[in-house]
Amino acid sequence: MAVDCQIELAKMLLEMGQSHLFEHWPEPGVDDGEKKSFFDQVARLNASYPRGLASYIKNARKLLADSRAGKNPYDGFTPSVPSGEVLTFGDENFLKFEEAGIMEARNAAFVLVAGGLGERLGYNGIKLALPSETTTGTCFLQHYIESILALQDASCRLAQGQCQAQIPLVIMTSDDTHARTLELLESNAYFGMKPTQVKLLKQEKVACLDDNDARLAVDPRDKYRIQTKPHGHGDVHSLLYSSGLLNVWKDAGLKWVLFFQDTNGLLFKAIPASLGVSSIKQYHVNSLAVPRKAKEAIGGITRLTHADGRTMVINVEYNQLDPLLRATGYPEGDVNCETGYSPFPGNINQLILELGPYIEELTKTGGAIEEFVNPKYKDSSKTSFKSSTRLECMMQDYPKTLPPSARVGFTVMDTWLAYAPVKNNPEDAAKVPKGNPYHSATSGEMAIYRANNLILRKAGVKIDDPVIEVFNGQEVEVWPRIVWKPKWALTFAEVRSKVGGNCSITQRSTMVIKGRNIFLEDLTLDGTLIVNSVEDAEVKVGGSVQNKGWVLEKVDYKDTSISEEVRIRGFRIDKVEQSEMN
Ligand code: UGB
Repeated sequence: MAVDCQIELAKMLLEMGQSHLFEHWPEPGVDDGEKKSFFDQVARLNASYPRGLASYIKNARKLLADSRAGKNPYDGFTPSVPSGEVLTFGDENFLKFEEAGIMEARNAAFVLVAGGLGERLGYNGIKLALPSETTTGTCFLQHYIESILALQDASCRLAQGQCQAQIPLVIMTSDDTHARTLELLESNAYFGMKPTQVKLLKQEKVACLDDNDARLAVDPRDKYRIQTKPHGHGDVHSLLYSSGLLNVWKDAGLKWVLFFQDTNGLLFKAIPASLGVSSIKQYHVNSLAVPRKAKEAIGGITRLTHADGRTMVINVEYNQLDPLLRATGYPEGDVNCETGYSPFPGNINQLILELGPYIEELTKTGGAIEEFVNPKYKDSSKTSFKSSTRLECMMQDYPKTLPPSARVGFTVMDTWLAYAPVKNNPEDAAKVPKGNPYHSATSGEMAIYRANNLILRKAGVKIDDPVIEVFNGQEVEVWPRIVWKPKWALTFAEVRSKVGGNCSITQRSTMVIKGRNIFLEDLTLDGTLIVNSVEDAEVKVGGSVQNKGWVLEKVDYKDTSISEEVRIRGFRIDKVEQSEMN
């Protein structure tokens, strides 16, 4: 870096009250290399934050002062129930939205936020590499890519041969995940996607703050480094904006951007219908949501109206929603209504944005998202912190800056269909109060089987009831282990068109469907059946299949002789006997 750039940065730091950073620097000529790398880091921090590091320090001072004063960010706002679309899986309305969503998919781009390490899960790898289920061992990234490719094909088929669409996929990584994400893609030939379809954007961490004056924290291990921590998934907006990709997509005629998280094995079952909702209802912002029990620990989608007339539809974190309701004329706070659920649907943090209005908004904001700070104070005087803090931001806070004319809605789907993230380690999951979701590798895998079974049941297949089992201290429903490749079916209409006659499946069964044109007709399955087909070959599967099958064997998460991927779910699959059809 040129010396005058270093001088500019040093001046900025001094003006912003950061002289302590240089306090212990020896005279010129000593540690010059380290000093240079200090400025390299400052330059990176400056360039990666919308409007630079000085702006970060200013924002931090304001937010820290508000936090110290105990200011509620929702002061002056009154909550009310927003309007959105509540879908019932498999009914006419649902089918209509699914069809519209498949039509639109060729105009979509997908953005996967995967910069988080998942400390709560305590898994040593990146979460995208974790198997979503262990019947086939398909990892989350493979499942996501295959789902996008299947959407692309299904959408193009509807366009009747006119379509060359290659749906783009952006993956936001961080220093914690970047190299391993790239390696996962490269060592698996991008799971069938063209490498040019996939772009990785790496988020930078932000500077840590030592006190209420927003003095930047020096790294305890290196006096020439500023300590940094992740800024949160909200970075995705400024990264997309600065990458220039949004305009490339617009020029290519794309219309939608879909944001999603790293470990939800069900998400793509909900994508076609929710994209259809965005398209038919012309939503600029569509948040996917699930029914939420009052006070359940997920954010609620809420309309907020300010005394000064401002209004927004936004996720309000559960610990803020209940007090906000109590303070604004709802003495009982967040309570279930006649449906048995809170009227405020639960945010699952999957967003569908219309590209045009999104670009317009980011052109104004540069992609900056309203931030928050969460210092852990030493005592009630709130004058010092237990450890350094930093500003954070969340991608779902994007609508906070939108004008009231923006069409912001949501789509509620059944939880069993749309949401089963893998976030918690076995020990913590086992402590989750009964009836609440575990969000563990165990529950995430079982939820995939459950959803597939419920979909097949709705399509007319007779399936035994699940049995209840306990793995790693978590009580779960065990359904037949049925999985299919996304290209077999993405929508309910597709599933229905591929199932006929009288099919039945016993609880101890496993079925894997790997090809596109596989039709189940009068199949009786009691055991394990794997069906393969080469591209576009038609395979009819019927008759009685019976064998010893694949058996779930319990394992303990503490048993380190077993791989981490397996033991965190509390079972492994013993592949005793199977039938294969090709
Ligand atoms: N992520 C990043 O890409 N970068 C970061 O700096 C941090 C995370 P978590 P969180 O699904 O129930 C969210 O940690 O943030 C990625 C919503 O905010 O799994 O605690 C990371 O890789 C919350 O409202 O979740 O909570 C992952 O893909 C609720 O909806 C994603 O961001 C909650 O998810 C989420 O990170 C939920």
